[in-house]
Amino acid sequence: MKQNPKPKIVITYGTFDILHYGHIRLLERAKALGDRLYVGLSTDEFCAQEKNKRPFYGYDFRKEMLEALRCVDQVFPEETWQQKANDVKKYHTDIVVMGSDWAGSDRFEYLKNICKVKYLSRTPDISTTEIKKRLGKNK
Ligand code: C2G
Repeated sequence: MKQNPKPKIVITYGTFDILHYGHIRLLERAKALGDRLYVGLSTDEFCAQEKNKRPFYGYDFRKEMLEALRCVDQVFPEETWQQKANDVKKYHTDIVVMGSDWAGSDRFEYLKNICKVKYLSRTPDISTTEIKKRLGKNK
């Protein structure tokens, strides 16, 4: 009996706060590299403690928005920097994908021992920080 081939699993990580087209283009290109895209979404605590970020939207809202995207198959919490190797094994991951601002980072390079790691070009001229700044100016 022919076994169905294992779906190709892609994982990416991020805060995805105030979702914008830069995020969407990353997620769509990541999905195009496999059959399933799982997103490790930074929890509010991880953002505050490890990234010195206070997302505008809490974790549940950021998760809800990502899960509404056709290209996202599953969202799970990113709670520590160190969980990625376990995530790769737990989800039988083929490729970890990040934007080019993470290229060469120790946070990801070590994963090359257990899966492919791919950095995709970052979309220019858009960021959550920039959006907040520009909205703040329009008060
Ligand atoms: N991104 C992009 N183009 C932009 C903005 C973001 O391609 N104009 C990509 C980033 O490179 C990242 C993803 O979108 O791959 C999510 O961006 P952030 O939410 O800013 O992610 P970050 O805060 O960098 O968290 O463990 C890794 C961290 O969780 C990544």
